[in-house]
Amino acid sequence: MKLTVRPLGADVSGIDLRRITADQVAAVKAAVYEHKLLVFHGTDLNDADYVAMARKFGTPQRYFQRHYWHPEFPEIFVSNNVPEGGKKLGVAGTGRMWHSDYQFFPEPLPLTFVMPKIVPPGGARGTLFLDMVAAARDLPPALREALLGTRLFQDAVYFYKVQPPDVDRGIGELMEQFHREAPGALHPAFVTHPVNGRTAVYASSGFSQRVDGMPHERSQALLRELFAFLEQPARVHTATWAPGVLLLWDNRQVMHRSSGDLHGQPSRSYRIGVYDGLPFYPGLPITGDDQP
Ligand code: 7UC
Ligand code: FE
Repeated sequence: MKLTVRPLGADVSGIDLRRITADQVAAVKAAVYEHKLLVFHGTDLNDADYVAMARKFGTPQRYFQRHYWHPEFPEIFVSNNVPEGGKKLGVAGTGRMWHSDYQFFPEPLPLTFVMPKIVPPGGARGTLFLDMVAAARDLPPALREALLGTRLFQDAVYFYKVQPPDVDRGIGELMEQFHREAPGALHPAFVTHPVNGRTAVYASSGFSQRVDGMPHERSQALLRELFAFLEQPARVHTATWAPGVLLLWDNRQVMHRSSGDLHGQPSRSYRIGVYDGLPFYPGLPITGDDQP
């Protein structure tokens, strides 16, 4: 395996993912914990190969909402705006907000693979990343002090994608239904990495709704200031999609967002989330390994 290090992340070459060995899996995991984001090139995995490969890294997740599922492989979360055989497949326009996957669940998702399947022409489609370890290091002291020891409430209800059966139902009822399955979760504003001990800011403008126990106005002002710091254009790194690219990132150390499908251009990607058998941060129970 060869790594070419970028300002955030590393390009990987010299691995045949279809025949990846246990030693190579260990090396790739060590590399993703070290570099936060890995970009593989020239991959050629069919859907069954992809799921089998992901299984070697841990327990693949089944997303809590079935309308994201690939019809044959529930472990594949389908982000897609192109009909398949005349039918809707997956969900369009996912992940356009800054977030970390499953940040709004008691046990967030440690590792995410994303494989672009249909890449809009023009090279402008990609996944954007923020280095949250660098953010913790660079955070202005006043912001750090205000956030130290706090927990943030994480919720994704505002990103619920309305589905055909939801027609004629009230927004309040849809929100209640979403919250029955995903009520949101409290997590520390700073998380410690279980492998390398690094500290990362664990906050995103997509999901982090408020600072627990803080008066509303102060909480909103503090989060606004935090997001303005985190999302400065100079802190944003882009992983550009291309055929054969496969991304793997560590949700404990980066936030990400989709660049969005440009002007409705065709776009499709297959995600597989993986529980890696380690607590998301020390002290948090591991339950993801019990996935069906
Ligand atoms: O449709 C989406 O943008 C999905 C988002 C609300 N959640 C992805 C995740 O795993 O956190
Ligand atoms: Fe995501």
